[in-house]
Amino acid sequence: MSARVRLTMAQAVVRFLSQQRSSRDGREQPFFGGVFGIFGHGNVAGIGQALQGQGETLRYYLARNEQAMVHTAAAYAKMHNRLRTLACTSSIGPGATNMVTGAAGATINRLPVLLLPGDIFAGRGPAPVLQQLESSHSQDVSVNDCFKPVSRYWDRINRSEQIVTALPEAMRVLTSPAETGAVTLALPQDVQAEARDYPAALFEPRVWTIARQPADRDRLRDAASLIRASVRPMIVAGGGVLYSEATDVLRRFVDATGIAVAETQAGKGSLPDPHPLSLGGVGATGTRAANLLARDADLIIVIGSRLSDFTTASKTAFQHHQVRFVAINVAEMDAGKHAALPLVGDARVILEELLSLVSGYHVDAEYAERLAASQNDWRLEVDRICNPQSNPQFVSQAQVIVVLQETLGPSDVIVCAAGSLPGDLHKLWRVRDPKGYHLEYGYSCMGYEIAGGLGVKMAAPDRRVYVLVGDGSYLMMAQEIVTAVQERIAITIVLLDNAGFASIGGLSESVGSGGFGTRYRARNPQTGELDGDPLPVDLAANAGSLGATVWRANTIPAFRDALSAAAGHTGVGVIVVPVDRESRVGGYESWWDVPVAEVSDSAGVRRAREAYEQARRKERDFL
Ligand SMILES: Cc1ncc(C[n+]2csc(CCOP(=O)(O)OP(=O)(O)O)c2C)c(N)n1
Ligand SMILES: [Mg+2]
Repeated sequence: MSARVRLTMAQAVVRFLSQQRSSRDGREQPFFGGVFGIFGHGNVAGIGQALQGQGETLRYYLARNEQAMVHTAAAYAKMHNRLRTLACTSSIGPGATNMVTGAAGATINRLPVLLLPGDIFAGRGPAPVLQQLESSHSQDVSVNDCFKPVSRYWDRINRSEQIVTALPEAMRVLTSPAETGAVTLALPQDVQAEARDYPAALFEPRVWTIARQPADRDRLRDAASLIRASVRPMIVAGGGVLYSEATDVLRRFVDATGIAVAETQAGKGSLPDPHPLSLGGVGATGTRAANLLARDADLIIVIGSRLSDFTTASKTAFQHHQVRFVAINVAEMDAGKHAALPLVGDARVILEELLSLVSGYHVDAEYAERLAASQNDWRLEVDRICNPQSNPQFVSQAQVIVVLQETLGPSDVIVCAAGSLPGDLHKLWRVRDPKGYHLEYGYSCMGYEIAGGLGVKMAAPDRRVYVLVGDGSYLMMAQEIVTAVQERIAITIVLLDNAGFASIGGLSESVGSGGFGTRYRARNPQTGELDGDPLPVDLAANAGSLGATVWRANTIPAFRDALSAAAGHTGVGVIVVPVDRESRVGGYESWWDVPVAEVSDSAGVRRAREAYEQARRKERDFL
């Protein structure tokens, strides 16, 4: 009989995880950088017991909120180009369901995270247990069923031997560039503690090779013909360029062909700045230079993008009557969007192949001239937006961004997720390093920022990490500052306080609703609305109370001083900058489909509806 090891199921899971490695291009690393967790009765005696004393092989990190720890894991995975991640353990019930939002975020962003929620007793004996959701139709239901639609692999380990087949499946999905996302293994609390004789081979070191899949030859040839026939081509670079580490070949491809590159939020940094063919962000939050070229382009080469509505300006971005798409993507579903000619496989390998197939092709002189002119126009516009004289009374968000751009080093990382910052950064930030711009904009989940910053810094301890966060997001999830303090993880948080939601406030105004419900104001006894006094909230004091070192910066010079003080600080630093809610960066030749009420007593809403119907006519089907 083959060798066996007697372990509890939880001990076996932990031992297995500690032995998993990933490898790409001959570089190998442990797949799991540790386990984040919050213990409760659903995991303390199982996974909790198994993690104790494992600091050398699989370190345990105590988080403050289960949603946050999934964001941390996703950010860690993103920073590692999906070659590594963290596992997350929770109790049953609320600890588990707190992870659902994080799971959705990871899956939508195609980032591997392993979730190990505790589950109700498989043996059912003491049911209903504390925090159990009961059903009168089935006893085979628990809150962990909520993970099914947000996980790429989901399993419930009702018998301890099931992990022998479930764990390799979990790893297959986590390390699959096309399938990756949240993987959930729900672990009933009684089964976690149950012992059995596991095959020793389960715990041998395993290396998961991340394949670089080439594309189909016929389709490559057709793609090359489309490129050769195009007059106004453009590249839309998404996160896949970065995950595949295809930035070098992308640069060689555009240098050879003269085709300009616009970037999605996830793809920003694909063609690092400065480069004459870089157009910056594209779509709803894109630059005028990128959006004008997109409007008239006859061929869009999409690389590693899901083509979300922000990228396509809700399918209004591409207006050439015969526009065609070539899509390079490791996921078949994404490669087929917009009726693209699908090149399914790894971005780096496919770009190498395409490069030789289009050799000799170059865009014409008119294209190059037009490009230079639109880039010049955009530079002037950026100067205008960022000019500190434009509104001297208040600090604007754009000014803060400009100062950060001037101050930060090329390898420093900015982290952001929701609010008005992502749009402004997408337009204004010049990324000098492929991993310097970390935006979670697939789920745009308020609360990701600080938790994500933690994951980024854990993945790249040698880089300085700057978390940019609005007051709304901060109030939703600031508590991971405590986790960063606990782990001595140095991050700088730049907290932009505009007393509410500038982003959704602006959107509300644009749909005729005047910013209703988006200001942090006290209930006004006269009007009965939230338009009373400013709230006596002191976010700086709040951050300080969590263990951060805090700077208050009410002016741009004070912000500069705070940044230089923070750069020399070795703990968690928070710089609080009050910013003007009303000085927004506008949109450029773009649109975002947010339906406006079709009937209303308000003239403003009716006007907004008319404009909406007009704009929607530009939406296209690509069949
Ligand atoms: C968890 C979550 N809830 C709600 C939203 C919708 N939403 C998007 S931006 C935003 C306001 C963000 O406020 P803040 O962080 O202060 O940024 P600002 O808009 O002021 O720049 C809201 C509520 C979201 N993206 N995520
Ligand atoms: Mg705000």
